[in-house]
Amino acid sequence: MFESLSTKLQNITSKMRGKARVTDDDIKEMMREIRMALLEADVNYSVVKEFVADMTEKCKGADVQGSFTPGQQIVKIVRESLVELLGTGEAKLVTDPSGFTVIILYGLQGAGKTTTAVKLAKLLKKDGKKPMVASVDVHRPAAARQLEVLAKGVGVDCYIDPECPDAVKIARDAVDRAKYLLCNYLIIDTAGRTVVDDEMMEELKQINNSVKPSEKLLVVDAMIGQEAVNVAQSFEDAIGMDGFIMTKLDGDARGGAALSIRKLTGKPIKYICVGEKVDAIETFYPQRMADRILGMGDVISLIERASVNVDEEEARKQLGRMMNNEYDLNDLYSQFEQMKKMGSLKDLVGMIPGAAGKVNEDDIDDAIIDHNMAIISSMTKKERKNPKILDASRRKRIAAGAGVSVSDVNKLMQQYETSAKLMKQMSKGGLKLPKGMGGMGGLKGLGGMGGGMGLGGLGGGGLGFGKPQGKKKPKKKKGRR
Ligand SMILES: Nc1nc2c(ncn2[C@@H]2O[C@H](COP(=O)(O)OP(=O)(O)OP(=O)(O)O)[C@@H](O)[C@H]2O)c(=O)[nH]1
Ligand SMILES: [Mg+2]
Repeated sequence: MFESLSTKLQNITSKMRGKARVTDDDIKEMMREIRMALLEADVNYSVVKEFVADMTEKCKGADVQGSFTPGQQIVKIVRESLVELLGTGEAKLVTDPSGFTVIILYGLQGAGKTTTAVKLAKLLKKDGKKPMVASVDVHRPAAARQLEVLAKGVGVDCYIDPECPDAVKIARDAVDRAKYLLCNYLIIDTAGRTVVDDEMMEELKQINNSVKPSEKLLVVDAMIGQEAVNVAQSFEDAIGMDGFIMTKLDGDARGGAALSIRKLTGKPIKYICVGEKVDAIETFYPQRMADRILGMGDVISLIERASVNVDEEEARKQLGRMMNNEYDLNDLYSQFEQMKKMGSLKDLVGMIPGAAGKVNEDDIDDAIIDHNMAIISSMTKKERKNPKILDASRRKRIAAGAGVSVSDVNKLMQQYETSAKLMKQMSKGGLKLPKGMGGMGGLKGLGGMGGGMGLGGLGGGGLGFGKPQGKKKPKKKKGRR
């Protein structure tokens, strides 16, 4: 889904993330690339134009000067704009206060109405509701049977009347039947047409008048690309709708329609369907979709958490020291302090795209930070400033002082050296991430974070979060810093 657009936008944004300074030309260049990527993804031209203009304005107004990661700030704006484009918040399915909700699905032939009706019913059933599906397709008798078979497969009640030629009557009877069976949702599957025509609209209008659905949802096939926007507009003009369901987003559809439709009609996307199977339906979350498109995992939450909990002044000071190659164990110590403020390591690692699946949760031990801090506390001032002098006998003494094994001290030193090396590379402007961390593309641009949060140590052996080997409890840190 959105693969090609996603790859392009990720390339564009990761270039941006790495920038320590962002000029007007950088923004212009990025916007040009974003515009191309969106157009290629089949996003409607006028939507692209407005989107890019709006984003450019926001980037110019952004306080990139004062931010310690300007590139990241810009990427955040791109992401927020994308969320705005896709719609803010989750568009919940409306529930009628009476306790009985009628949902009607319409759309062109083959859009996926019948399949979606059953997917939706299954979703509601899973949620503890009692749904019923009904077919009012009087034009193609096989259509009603198709719904019946699918509904049976998921154990949902189904109402059909293949003999009856009156769609409005079937809809009314379905309501009665559903109420009789004490169902709380009725999903009406309607007949499709190859093109939007007046006769179909008239029939739908009459059904709507008769059963007064709480949710009128248009089912749109993402594969039809740009045309989806016109189809949506025709339905909106003729009978109105409360939202959309986009289907077939699993195919090689470029997905541009999904990005355009909300903006042009102002109606929310409520669900997306990503396959033929009955559970291939997802509630549509604009934020998640934007993150998927930008391949960001939960980096934004990570950044937000960092900006709330990390002392920016301290991070800035450290960044300066890193850039001057002055990074020592005192800096590492304060990074551990900052990390502790941000919460559990498990949570943090889970938010780093690419890291989540690669790190075994059992290997992450929050106590490691305390151990590491104890180790550094056991060092002399001179040792912390100049880690090079830490020979075997000093390490032995430190291990004993911190109540850990010498190998724990060695591990910490390895982590420090890896971080120091990363800082050095960063100060030269080019940072190649360790294999498998490619998804972190942002580390470079995360500058202050990479250091400020001690993520620099991520490159270290086994991510440096492994459990310490020392058996004894670490002593409380002494105020030697
Ligand atoms: N790959 C994929 N196929 C889908 C999806 N949704 C529906 N389909 C397939 O699209 C075809 C048409 O789906 P239907 O549910 O019959 O479409 P419809 O809108 O009811 O069609 P008519 O009743 O003829 O108007 C079927 O082969 C479905 O399996 C989806 O999200 N992904
Ligand atoms: Mg159908």
